Amino acid sequence: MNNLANAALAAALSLLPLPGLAHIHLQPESAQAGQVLDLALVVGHGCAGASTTALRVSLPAGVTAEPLAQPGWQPVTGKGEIGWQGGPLPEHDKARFVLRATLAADVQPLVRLPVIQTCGQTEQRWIDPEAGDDHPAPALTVLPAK
Ligand SMILES: [Cu+2]
Repeated sequence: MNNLANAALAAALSLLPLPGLAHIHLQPESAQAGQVLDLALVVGHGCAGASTTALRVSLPAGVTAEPLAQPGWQPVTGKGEIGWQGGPLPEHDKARFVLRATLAADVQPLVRLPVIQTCGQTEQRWIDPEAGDDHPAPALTVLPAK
């Protein structure tokens, strides 16, 4: 593509509402109750000008999880919380942090995994309850077990 076409495409894309894409979200975004699955926490950017140095994920009722190995990062496990520390992940870089999650058979149909993103001395709290909020907690839709 030539530069003009690139510029036009970039301009068109910037007009699209893409809530959540640049934040922290989960892949996949849905799962089944009772399932064991690998969930990627997709980190779209650092905290306002600073590189990411740690991530902490709160585990709600009905969800247990362990952090999988991530090169350059130390997995951290605690009571009701998992995460990674290390990096740093440069502010504008995107990365996936994978956790192996086990969903209880009676887990809620919408599970939120609040994340605290630490960037050196600052932090960004991804804990808002609604998808349209400024800093929504990553969410997982849970379908009934087959
Ligand atoms: Cu964002």
